Amino acid sequence: MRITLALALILATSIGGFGQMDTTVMIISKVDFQEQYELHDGNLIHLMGYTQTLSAPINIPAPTLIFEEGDSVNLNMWNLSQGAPHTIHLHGLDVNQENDGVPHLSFEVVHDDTGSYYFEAPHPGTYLYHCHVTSVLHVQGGMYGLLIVKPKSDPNLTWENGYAFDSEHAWLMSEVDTIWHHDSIVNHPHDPQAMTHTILDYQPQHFVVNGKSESQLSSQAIVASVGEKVYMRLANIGYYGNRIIFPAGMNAEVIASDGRPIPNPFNSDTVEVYPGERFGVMLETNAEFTDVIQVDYINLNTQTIENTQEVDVTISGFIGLDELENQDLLVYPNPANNEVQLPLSGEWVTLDLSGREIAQLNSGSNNYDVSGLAIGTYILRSVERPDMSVKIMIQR
Ligand SMILES: [Cu+2]
Repeated sequence: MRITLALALILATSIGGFGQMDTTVMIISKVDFQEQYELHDGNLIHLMGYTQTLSAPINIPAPTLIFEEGDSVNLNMWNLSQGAPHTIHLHGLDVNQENDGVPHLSFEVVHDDTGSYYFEAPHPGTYLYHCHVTSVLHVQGGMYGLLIVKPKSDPNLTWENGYAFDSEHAWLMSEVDTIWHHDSIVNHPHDPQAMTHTILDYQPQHFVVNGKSESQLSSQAIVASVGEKVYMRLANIGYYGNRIIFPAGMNAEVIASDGRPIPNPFNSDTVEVYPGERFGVMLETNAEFTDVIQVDYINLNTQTIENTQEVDVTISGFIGLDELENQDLLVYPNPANNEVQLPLSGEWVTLDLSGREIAQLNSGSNNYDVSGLAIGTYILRSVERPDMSVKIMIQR
């Protein structure tokens, strides 16, 4: 399949008919000839992966692709890997066979060639994309990423008329066996047409969340405020099972599975995600704490936990009382009666002292009408600057 290079280089977005977007995304498949991807212990490995620009380094996972429901998407791939052919398999998406990236049913793209996948972004949800050529090797090489479909109306909704959230995190779990990265994947080019491939036993030394492990996981830490709704998209593209254990105080509720709403959402601090699966979990915390989210990696042959990673969670209340003392000048008057001046214009969320959301205040200036608030003490948190909270008293 040969398409002119010019087509592959189109990286443009234009408005189609009926409010739907025609979106064109460019994916380049590449391979590292120099070891460049750094693991937590400082070791560097080769990757075979997808990037969106020529100059971008290959990363695991590959860039997350985000579309809106109903978008007409052209996913163009340019193979610059100098070796094996590649595809893009859209895992979990309802696409037709021709665009599914399974080599024998669809098409594969050889070195220096281009190919184009077309689909209409289906149900809002969390999906995966990965290469389907000699998948065991190419996926381990790094040819995988998340694909997220958002509802048209609001990016902070799980789906149309679904759950609203204040922030979201997507975690793609996998493993790295450095031996494969030094031997099988890059140094010994394999014949993708062969029916069998001799590869070493898979014995990963690195168990990763978004390509990070151990101390590197500080980059994935979750920081939220009391009362904030945090949506977690969990996905597994490794060969181990994952058991994710949330602190009890996060009130984890499983609401989506494999790109669909769960008919009967349920509360569970523990969520198991097997290879290829995705889950949507809503978290809401009503107290301040610091803790960790635990990620177990289960060897599916032995059913034993082979590794555990921990990701920090910090749920901050509003700012400490000491700091609040110094904020008298930011809120005037305080105590307030019917009107108050705040340090920022825009939207403020009004919370009671246990972190429950009472109301939203909105103003184009710094003056806010608080006549609707009952007598009492409240915390106001700026929507634009969630780190900025002030305490106000209402007296009449
Ligand atoms: Cu591939």
